[in-house]
Amino acid sequence: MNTNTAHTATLRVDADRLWNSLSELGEVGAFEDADTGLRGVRRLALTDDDVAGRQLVVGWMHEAGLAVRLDEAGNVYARRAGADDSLAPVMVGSHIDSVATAGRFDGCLGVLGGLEIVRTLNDHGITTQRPIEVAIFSEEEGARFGTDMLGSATAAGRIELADARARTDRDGVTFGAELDRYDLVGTQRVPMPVAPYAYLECHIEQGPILEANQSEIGVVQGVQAITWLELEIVGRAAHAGATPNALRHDAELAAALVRVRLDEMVTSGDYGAMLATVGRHETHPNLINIVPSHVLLTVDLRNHDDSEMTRAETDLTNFFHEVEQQVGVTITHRTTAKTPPVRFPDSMQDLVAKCAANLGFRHEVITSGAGHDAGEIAALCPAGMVFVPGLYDGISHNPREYSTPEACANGINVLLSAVIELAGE
Ligand code: HGY
Ligand code: MN
Ligand code: MN
Repeated sequence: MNTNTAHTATLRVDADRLWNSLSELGEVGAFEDADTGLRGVRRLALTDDDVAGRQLVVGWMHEAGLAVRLDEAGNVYARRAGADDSLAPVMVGSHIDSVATAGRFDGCLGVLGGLEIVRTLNDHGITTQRPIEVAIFSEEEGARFGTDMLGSATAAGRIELADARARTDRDGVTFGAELDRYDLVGTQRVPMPVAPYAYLECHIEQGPILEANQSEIGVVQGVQAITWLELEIVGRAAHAGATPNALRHDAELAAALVRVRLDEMVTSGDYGAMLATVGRHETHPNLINIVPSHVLLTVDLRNHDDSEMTRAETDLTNFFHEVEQQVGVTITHRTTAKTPPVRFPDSMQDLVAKCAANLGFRHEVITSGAGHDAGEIAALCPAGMVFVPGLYDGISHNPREYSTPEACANGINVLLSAVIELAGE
């Protein structure tokens, strides 16, 4: 092993090479976004574009001398041997699947940053004591198969493989069928048979805090709770002109009451730092002169505090019953995702903070508003995250998503330092 501290302390990643990889991957599944006039990214999980992105990155992994394998959920693990290859690896990674209107940084920075660390160690002929693995987790976004962190949750054992394979998209296509169709079912079992020694993920913040505070690095203390609900509201279609109001069972009125109640729950502050989003909404028959009979809508709830989240869920369910009585509709709902808050160990937070300080970066402790694979892998080993700021209030899940070449390199240099230290333990 030749990871001597003096030599590696001055090691830095190749910022241009990292940026070029981000830019090249960002062209896979790129589209001209009418809303912003920018080139966005659309690489929904297990689509031709997602698979093309995987093939591009796995090709780079092979070029970097990594041994690449898949698990039964299509998660990719690319391994760089250590001096003592019997030791559990230090794992870095994230995802490269995207939402339908994405930028080119969400997830990709963590995967390509991990690859850049390998490329940098290769350039300098450095062998670490422990093996290093770069992971690409499947369907982190949940944008196609309806539950987020699907791949990493399966690798961590929170979701059974059979349940993961059975998840369907809006056309009734299952996650398992798509894994089979693209030949992405690997030989490694899930849950992960050998836990990593530690896991680190670099990710854009996807919010305004670091930019507003002019922090260069976010030391992530944890991830907030997430609950996703899918509501089906059924009323009765009727003539918009001839039906007296008292005889209506207007599914759209019920949906509006739910949305307003969610806003009241958030703005009242009665449920802590709660956030609520109705991101998907479909109405039927969707015609100007017919009272809507059916509405499908999704509810995304976030909260730093699990007890507040549970209370909000209970009160919301009770409110659904009130609306049923008031409007004369039926509301059925199902929970499609539910993850508790995750707190990363102090040891990992301290390591990230120390590496940021050693590199001279202004850094602050932050809780992630978004869900991440690190929140799942934290069930298997000590996990931590490095955030980099985004511009334009850190907007994300939008083609405006942008972080600078320097900010990205800063984050991956912090990751590099932390990985080298962990891989020498
Ligand atoms: O929804 C999330 O927080 C993540 O982007 N999947
Ligand atoms: Mn992400
Ligand atoms: Mn995302």
